[in-house]
Formats: sequence, C-alpha cells, structure tokens
Amino acid sequence: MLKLVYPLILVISLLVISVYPAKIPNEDEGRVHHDHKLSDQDHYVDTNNDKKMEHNVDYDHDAFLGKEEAEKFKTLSPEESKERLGIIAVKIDKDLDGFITEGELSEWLKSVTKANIMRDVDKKWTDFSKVNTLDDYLKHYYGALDYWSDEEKEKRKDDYKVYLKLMERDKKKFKAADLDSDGRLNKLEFADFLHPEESIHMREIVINETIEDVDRNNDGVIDLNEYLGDIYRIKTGEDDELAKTERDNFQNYRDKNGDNVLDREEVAAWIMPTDYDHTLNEAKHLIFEADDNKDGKLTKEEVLNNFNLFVSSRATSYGQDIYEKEDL
Ligand SMILES: [Ca+2]
Ligand SMILES: [Ca+2]
Ligand SMILES: [Ca+2]
Ligand SMILES: [Ca+2]
Repeated sequence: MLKLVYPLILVISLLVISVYPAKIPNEDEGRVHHDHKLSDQDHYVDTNNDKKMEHNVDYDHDAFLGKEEAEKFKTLSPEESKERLGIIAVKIDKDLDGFITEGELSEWLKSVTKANIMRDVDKKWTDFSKVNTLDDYLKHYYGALDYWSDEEKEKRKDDYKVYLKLMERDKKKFKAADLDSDGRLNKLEFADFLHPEESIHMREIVINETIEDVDRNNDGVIDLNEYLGDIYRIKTGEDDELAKTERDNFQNYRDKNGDNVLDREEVAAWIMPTDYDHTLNEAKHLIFEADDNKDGKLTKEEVLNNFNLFVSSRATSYGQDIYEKEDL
C-alpha cells in the first residue's frame, strides 16, 4: 500500500511564512504521495517482524468508522462497543430488510470518508478563508520569499528551489480546484485543494505531483528503483518479502508495456485507477470476512459475531490475543 503524506504540503507552506528564515522541508515533507484514503494505516503490515504481512484490522476500523470514531471505540468495554456497533449496523441497512448488502456497506464507507474529509476541511477553513484568493494565499504562505536577498538565495539555493517548486505546485492546484474560476476557493473547492485524490477533476494534478515526487533522476518516468525506494523505502538489493512483492507488482502489473519504467499513463492507472472503487473493494472485503453463512450479505448478528473486524474495544486494543482468549 502506498504511504500517503498529503496535507504536508500545507504544513510546509506554513513553515515558509512562520519560521523565517524558512526551514527546508526534510526529505519526507518535500514529497507528497497521493492515495485514496480509507485509513492512514496500511491494510497489511508486518506486525511481528517475520517479513510476512499480517492483516491490520485498524485499517478496517478506520474505514468503517472514521479515524476519530475508531479511536473512541478503543475506550469502550466489549459490551458497549458491541452495542454501538449494533446501532450502526441497523443504520447501514438503509432499506431495513435485515441484510447489509455490498451496495449499502459501500455507501456507508463512502459517507464515512466524506465526513472525515469535511471534518478536516472544517478545521482548516477558518484560517484558509482569510486568504482564499490565489494572490492572498501566495502572499500569505510564500510572501517571505520576496524578502530573501540575492545573497541568501545563493546561500540557500536548494531551499529556495524547493519553495519555488512548492509555490508553483500550489498555484496549479489552486487553479484546478477553483471550479467556477472566480479566483477564490469556496469551501467545497478548498476540499478538493486539500484532498485532490478524492476528485476526478484533480486527477491530472495528482498524477503530475506523484511523478515529480518520485522521479528522482528527472527523466519523466519512474524506474524500479525510484518506485521501490521512494514509495516503499526499499533499498537497492534488499530482498525481503515486501521487496519481492513490490518488485513483482512493478514488473507484472504497474509496468503494463514492459519497458521497465512507468510512464504517465501507467502512473495514472496505478495512482488513480478509474476502474477501481476503493470503498466497494473494502465493502467486499468486510463482507467476505464476516459473512458466516456465505449468502453474500450481512445480518446484524454476523456483524456482531465478527465485531473485532469492524470496531475495537478496550479489550481488543490491548491486543488481539487477549480478546480472543477472553471470548472463548
Ligand atoms: Ca438491506
Ligand atoms: Ca471558486
Ligand atoms: Ca526517473
Ligand atoms: Ca512502462
């Protein structure tokens, strides 16, 4: 799974103005990788360092509840947690026929993602709305650069280059997000600016930024080392399971035309595939895992029987093992 460091660009922008003389973003901050976000977590992680990937239910919990709500469940007793889950299960069953279908679950997951994004937007809107024209925005976040002397620009030319690059990026992204082209971002447009990976009309921006970030040798395409190193932090020559899997992914799935590099089209298919629905896929996964009688849909009982998959509780957040022992 691709690690996503999205809103950092705004953080970096803030640094330009607030910590003058500006601090250069570190390697991570300078890069922005995009992915649809059902969770900050990876769905499969190597929890016990055996170089094999284990299923990470925190990913499902975040996707199912949203990060903040998922955290709240960790403070509940198993009984309280189950009770609240039962209420949610009824809510998801929109047509109240007693079964949660793939479609109903997928709609639910979508609404959770949307609520997460709007919560983030709400948090940042008060500050942003004061500078919501492009000029004001650039002045506010990058205005300090105008006061750099030629000497300073020369002394810190790498920093300077990074800031100019970020500014150009923000400009482009701002314009793309400004759907009604009135030169300012309203709240919904700001949501696209903050989370471009969620909007189809921001697709070009997301693809361009990804290529810029990962393409270390600036040849416009992504080779295997750039792919492994930048995205998965795998060093050249490393050969554990993750390295093998990702090398295999690159060769057999990402590099469709077999020329050993990812071109623009291949990056697009990887980062923002138009034929892949993240929420539907997660809905399928949850149903597959919890569908005890294998009829392809979930009853409230099935959800509760498998409540570990959907939510945490005080017991489960101490560790899966403790809960499983208690439950026997
Ligand atoms: Ca139903
Ligand atoms: Ca606008
Ligand atoms: Ca390259
Ligand atoms: Ca290729």
